[in-house]
Amino acid sequence: MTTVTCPYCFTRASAARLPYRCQMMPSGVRGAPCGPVRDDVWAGFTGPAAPPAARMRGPVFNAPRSVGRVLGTSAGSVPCPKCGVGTPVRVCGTCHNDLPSDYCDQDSRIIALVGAKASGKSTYVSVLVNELNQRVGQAYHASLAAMGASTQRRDKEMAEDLYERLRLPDATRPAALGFSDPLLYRLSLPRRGRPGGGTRHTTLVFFDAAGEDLADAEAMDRYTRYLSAADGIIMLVDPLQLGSVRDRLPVHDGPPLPAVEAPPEQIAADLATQLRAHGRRGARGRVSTPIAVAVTKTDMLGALLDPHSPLLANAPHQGGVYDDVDRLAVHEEMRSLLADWDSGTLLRRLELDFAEVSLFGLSALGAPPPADAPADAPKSGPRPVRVEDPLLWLLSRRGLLRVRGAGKGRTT
Ligand SMILES: Nc1nc2c(ncn2[C@@H]2O[C@H](COP(=O)(O)OP(=O)(O)OP(=O)(O)O)[C@@H](O)[C@H]2O)c(=O)[nH]1
Ligand SMILES: [Mg+2]
Ligand SMILES: [Zn+2]
Ligand SMILES: [Zn+2]
Repeated sequence: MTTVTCPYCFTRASAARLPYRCQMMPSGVRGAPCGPVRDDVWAGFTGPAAPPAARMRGPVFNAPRSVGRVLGTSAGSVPCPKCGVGTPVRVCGTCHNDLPSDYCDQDSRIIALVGAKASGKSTYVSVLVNELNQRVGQAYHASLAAMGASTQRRDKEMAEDLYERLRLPDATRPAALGFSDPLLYRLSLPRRGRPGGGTRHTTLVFFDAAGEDLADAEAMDRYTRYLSAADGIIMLVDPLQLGSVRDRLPVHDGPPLPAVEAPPEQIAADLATQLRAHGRRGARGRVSTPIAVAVTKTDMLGALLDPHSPLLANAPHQGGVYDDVDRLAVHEEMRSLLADWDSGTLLRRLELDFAEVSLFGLSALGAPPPADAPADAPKSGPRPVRVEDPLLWLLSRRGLLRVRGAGKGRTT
């Protein structure tokens, strides 16, 4: 029996039991077609941001039990008990959000993205999606497709802004101003890492919240449900938030340094507290969810990095195999940099709180925004470095990628 985690409210439910929504097709077979009814469940979840007209939606109904059992998943459509017209649209029983058409058919992996305000989350997601579709997708014979109209629309807008108009994303709206939709993608990878052996589809759910939501208890509630449903966490750390990095940067002509937010070790500790309280407590009280901690904006660190630093070039991805030796080199490099920058406070906190931690360093833009236009991407467009590493590590942890391990160059 397939279990589905709603990407909006993160409730888990059996795919066979998910309700349907009538599409109100005018070609009603039993006389009058259905009209819209007020969906208070959906409106209650979406909050005051939902305009009254949007609350009027196709009626939601449960399929007769026998139908659910026969169909198993979302395949096929089920007739509406009122108008008799079949509908394939499944909705979450708890929040009444419509699920994209093939969401219920495949395994989903929820990847939570966290980071202080302006740590680079929105820029990162846009660039990551683009890289997975191009360079990285090519190396792994993978493809990534946006699922559902809302992700497709947002992807298109983000790509036009960043890659055509060279505009950086605006600050993300905090949850208090209305709920932002999760980003849903279908990642297709060759089974056993090789083309020709069939394809495995995995749903990836990203949720790009506003940085301030992490600091707000009420907003944190939805965030927490998302975090506790996550199969892996990517935490972005802005190096420009670390006092000693700020002091050591050469007087540069880039945009002004960002305002100082909650320190990353505080965010990590709060995150762990929330996750433990929601059943993610593993051995020795450490959180069992793997966490990839990535220092962003590495393009700003030029002067602080060795010219041979592994942080300066992308991972090889040779033969569509994830190179764990390369990951360890990056982890060690980041460990020694952090030891120097913050006496290792962040890593110590992480190792106390999480059972599985790996450090990464990335730059979504590859260069600082131009000094005279801080809201723009560099003139040459984004030239990302190592943006894919945290996600690939989390996928490899789940057995979705072939891995070249540290033990005698083994590939599994
Ligand atoms: N140098 C450099 N700056 C970056 C990079 N990515 C983002 N920035 C800067 O960081 C700022 C914030 O980036 P966002 O992606 O909006 O950050 P966010 O975490 O989504 O911020 P909130 O939505 O407010 O929480 C951008 O406007 C850029 O100035 C990068 O790769 N390199
Ligand atoms: Mg943002
Ligand atoms: Zn839901
Ligand atoms: Zn109907």
